Amino acid sequence: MVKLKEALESCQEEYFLPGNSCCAGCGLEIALRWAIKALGPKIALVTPASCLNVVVGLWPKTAPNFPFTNMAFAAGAAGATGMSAAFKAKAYRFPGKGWDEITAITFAGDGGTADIGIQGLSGAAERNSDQIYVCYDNEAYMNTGIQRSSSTPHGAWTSTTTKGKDRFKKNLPAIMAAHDMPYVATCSISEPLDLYDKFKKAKSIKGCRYIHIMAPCCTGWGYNSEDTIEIARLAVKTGSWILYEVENGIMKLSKASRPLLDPSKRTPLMDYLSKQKRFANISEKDLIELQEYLDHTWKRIEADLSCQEQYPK
Ligand SMILES: Cc1ncc(C[n+]2csc(CCOP(=O)(O)OP(=O)(O)O)c2C)c(N)n1
Ligand SMILES: [Mg+2]
Repeated sequence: MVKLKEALESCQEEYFLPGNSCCAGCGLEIALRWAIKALGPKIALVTPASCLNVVVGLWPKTAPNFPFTNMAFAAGAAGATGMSAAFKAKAYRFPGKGWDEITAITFAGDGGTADIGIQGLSGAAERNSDQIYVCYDNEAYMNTGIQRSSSTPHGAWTSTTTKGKDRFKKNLPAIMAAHDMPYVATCSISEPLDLYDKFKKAKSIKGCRYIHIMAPCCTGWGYNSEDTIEIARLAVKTGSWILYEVENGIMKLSKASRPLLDPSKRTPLMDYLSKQKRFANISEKDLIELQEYLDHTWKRIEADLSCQEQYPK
């Protein structure tokens, strides 16, 4: 993994500027800032309707100092597919002008990815469209008033699940990995160097790449804005958010999550939940179900890893 000093030295440049209209302690802002530090300025960003869409789009507080396009809610992956094709056509027509160095990247919320954008995303993945698709996951439709998404966890309060969500979080990275795409990774803003490395790697690969970042939202989850990183860290330490990569079908747990294959190494789930108002009224039944779901998810990962060993590609 890259060292902090090295990462900071190689990315002094800021591409996502301060003074924007993010809430204080916004997880999305940290995710995008580090991702673009790794990718560098030769990118074209596509942002479907979301908090990010508002942050990048409101003059005079436009935050990015690189090209970006606001896109319809469902059309993130389709927009980046078109952009990537246009860059290739330009590179063919005007060789040596650097058009082939530009990466098309979508940065979309969990609603824009797991719900309304999944059709275009699945199509792009199946065609192996040359782009990086990023989902920043704040586990609800935050921009429009904290409505539940398919990425909201079981038992969580949202303005449309006032008694706690009955369904479980959709496992979108697993769905994307099932497309057999060149690169799938999960990240957390509490592990910036891991995130940095994964974006660097994604940049070096051609084809459709998918990165899913856990990006807590103090407004929607109900915690103090200065605790964003701690909350993200607890998501990882409790095993609620698992960090891994799937490269050409081969899964590898990342450093922070690897020890958690041993259940005794996981921080108790309550340490994470009790810090967030969205779980303040979680029922005992939901709590038990959430814990069982988490244990089951880890058992499945363990089984997948051992299957990989038994039947190498
Ligand atoms: C077709 C369509 N339906 C609904 C909306 C309204 N809308 C804008 S942003 C948004 C929520 C986006 O949620 P998510 O993708 O999770 O991003 P977040 O706001 O959480 O950052 C919704 C419902 C829209 N712009 N277009
Ligand atoms: Mg969201």
